Amino acid sequence: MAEPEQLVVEAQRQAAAATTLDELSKVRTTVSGKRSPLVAARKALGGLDPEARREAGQALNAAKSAIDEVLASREAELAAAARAEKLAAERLDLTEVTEQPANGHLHVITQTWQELEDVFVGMGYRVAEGPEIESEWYNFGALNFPLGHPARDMYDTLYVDYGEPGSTLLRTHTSPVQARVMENQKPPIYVVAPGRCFRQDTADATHMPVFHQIEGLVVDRDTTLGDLAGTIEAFTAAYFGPGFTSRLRPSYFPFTEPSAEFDIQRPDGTWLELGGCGMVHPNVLKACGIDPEQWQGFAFGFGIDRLALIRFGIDDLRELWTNDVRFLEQF
Ligand code: FA5
Repeated sequence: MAEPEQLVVEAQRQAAAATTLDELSKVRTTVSGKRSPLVAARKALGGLDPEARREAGQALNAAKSAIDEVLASREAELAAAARAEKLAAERLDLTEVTEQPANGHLHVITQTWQELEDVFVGMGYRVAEGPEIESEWYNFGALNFPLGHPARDMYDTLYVDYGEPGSTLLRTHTSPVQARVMENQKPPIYVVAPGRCFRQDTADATHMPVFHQIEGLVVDRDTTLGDLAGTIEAFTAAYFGPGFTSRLRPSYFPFTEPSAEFDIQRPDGTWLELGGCGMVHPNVLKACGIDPEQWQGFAFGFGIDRLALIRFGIDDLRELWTNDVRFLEQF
């Protein structure tokens, strides 16, 4: 017959080993159920003489109480653990998102486009737009490119098979918007026109067949070249911040006189041609119904994609079009 103390020790061992309430319920059957050594020991009491039976009976009762206590305390422990586990499993942590879902963002060119609009709107300009498929008249004719004039060859134009041959094209610059605005609006005019342009240019680090420009047009009384230079300077400071410098180089465009090219110096010291500008040619004002004796204007057109290169320190325009997310998500 097992010693009562041994029964208690064995019950303690098994209860401690039980890790769930189910396991503990089996332990209860083993250590205090009908077929347990405890119950067997009780049954065996009958064979003892009265004195020994009393003593052994008391010892077994004490053992029984001790075992019940062991089981009850282990049950409380396991029930508390089970409750805590359930709470943890059902807990929704709304403050800690461990895996951030990937958020998309605007493309570098769109960001640049919008920032440019903001800068010019801040300077009092309004935003205008025109069609990407344009007539020969607005892209060239109204802009003082005479028919057959070699200046038209400055642009490798993509013509659209529509109407008379050569009459419809993909605009090679945003300058046709100048003519459209002047036809429809009385001066004073202060507008910028961002948009997509197309040329048969071979893709390289600074050229793409599809690219973006932002056109600026001011028509007012007594507008001078000084106003143009000041505007470009103010724009450079507002957009790039200090540390960037710009320069104007004499150039030629049929629709401006005088004309200049506008370059900006990158932080590495190299210059990049950004656009053209000049005083609106009197022939252009006349073609659009504005009296050049009363009104003067200046215009400029910059490459938005090239602005983005400088602004974000990217060295190849083609990177903007490969749509490699690992590249784009840096900006
Ligand atoms: C023009 O397109 C004139 N319309 C600019 C202008 C406007 C002059 C108003 C005077 C008054 P140009 O061909 O230089 O000029 O192009 C202007 C800018 O567009 C270039 O400096 C460059 O930044 C950008 N650009 C031109 N071609 C491409 C191309 N293939 N890829 C990317 N950017 C280009």
